[in-house]
Amino acid sequence: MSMKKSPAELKSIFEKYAAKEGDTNQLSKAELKLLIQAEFPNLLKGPSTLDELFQELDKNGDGEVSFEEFQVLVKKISQ
Ligand SMILES: [Ca+2]
Ligand SMILES: [Ca+2]
Repeated sequence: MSMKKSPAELKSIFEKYAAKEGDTNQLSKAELKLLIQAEFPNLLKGPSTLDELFQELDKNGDGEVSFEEFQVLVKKISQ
């Protein structure tokens, strides 16, 4: 199964999960976990854990992943 998604699909996926709790424009770690488990389970089959992935994405360290920060994940997925 291909993990490739269009930019529009990725934006709607981000928005769907970001809206679940707290700030609707930001992904908490719990929201990121749900997103990955449902949409990109293969990402966590490698050596990296959810904690590591979250740290990598949360560049400004505020404990949330913005859509801009999410682009790093988008690049991983499209590799
Ligand atoms: Ca949120
Ligand atoms: Ca952040």
